[in-house]
Amino acid sequence: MKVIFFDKVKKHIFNKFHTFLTILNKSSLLPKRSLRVAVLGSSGAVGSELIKILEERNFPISELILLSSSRSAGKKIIWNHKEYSIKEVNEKSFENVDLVFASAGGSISKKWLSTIQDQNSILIDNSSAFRLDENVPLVVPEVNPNAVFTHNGIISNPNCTTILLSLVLAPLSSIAQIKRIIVSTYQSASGAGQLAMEELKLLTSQSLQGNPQKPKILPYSLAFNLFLHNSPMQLNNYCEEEMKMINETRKILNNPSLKLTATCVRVPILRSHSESVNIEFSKAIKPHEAILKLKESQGIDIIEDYQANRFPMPEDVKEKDNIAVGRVRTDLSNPNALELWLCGDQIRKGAALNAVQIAEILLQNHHE
Ligand code: 2RA
Repeated sequence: MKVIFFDKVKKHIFNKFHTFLTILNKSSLLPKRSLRVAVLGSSGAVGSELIKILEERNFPISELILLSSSRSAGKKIIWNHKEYSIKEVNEKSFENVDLVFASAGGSISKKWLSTIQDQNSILIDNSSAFRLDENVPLVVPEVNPNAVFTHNGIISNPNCTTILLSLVLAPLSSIAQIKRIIVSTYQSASGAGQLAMEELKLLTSQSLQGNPQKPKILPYSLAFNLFLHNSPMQLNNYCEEEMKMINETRKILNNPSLKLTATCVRVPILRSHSESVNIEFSKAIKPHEAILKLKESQGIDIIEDYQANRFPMPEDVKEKDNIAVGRVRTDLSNPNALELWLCGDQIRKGAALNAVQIAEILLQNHHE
């Protein structure tokens, strides 16, 4: 027992020291000038949102390089009042690029990784390809910002449902130790990409006309329907999305033995995910204490009106930076547990915004 405790303390001191040394190492930061930024997967739902956010937040860009597969190459995008043409990614696409945002899937990120690294560019990757690699930080800026400085060229953006969940777990874990989490998700079509959103609209309108066609993008029709998450089933009977929530949350909260179980469901919503979360603590926490903590945490709005039965809805958070939390109440079956409900725009905070916020941490020497 004692040995485990001292091992943990040693590991903690080592991690802190490593972070401190890396912060001192300026090469982990972006150069102090306007940057050449490439967006790989720029025509997708996350890529297009990311480009929008870079403009909104006035990210210091001298040249924006929009990249995609041959399928979307040639598409035009207006960015900062200028027309840009999406180019097909090739060996030369990353020449002298400082920063790459990738959201074109794991195999594409892996394919171009060495070309990106040959240019000493920093890759902020939205795929799951490197998320659990112990040499790659997995970052939610409101939760573990310093992890960014430990990067060796790649920083992973967590899965959308994990980002939304960790935003509430981190502040609540500072009130009392978390013993166990049970989460059920209600994930919108946009989590499966732009084409899944188009398919939901089409199949809904076909269903209303009494002529529903077979889905081509998602495995089943989402029109007036829902189904268990469409990611590959694992040998333990959890789907990949559920295992992402479990493993990524453990990594972000730096708690490898955190007890968490998840059931992920796809629902007929175009944009924004919701989650029903049950958190068991080592002692009872009053709902108002939890709400106070969440209110003062970054990235969270509280929507809670019991008289009006008004709590967060996907529409409340659509295209918003903050997630919304409400219905924080004591679990009647366990006095040490809280139940809560959250909604978050998973294209924005669950993906694109989180990636840009990570890049902004790397920019901090711009503001020195
Ligand atoms: C989803 N995992 O299926 C995606 C979003 N990143 O919703």
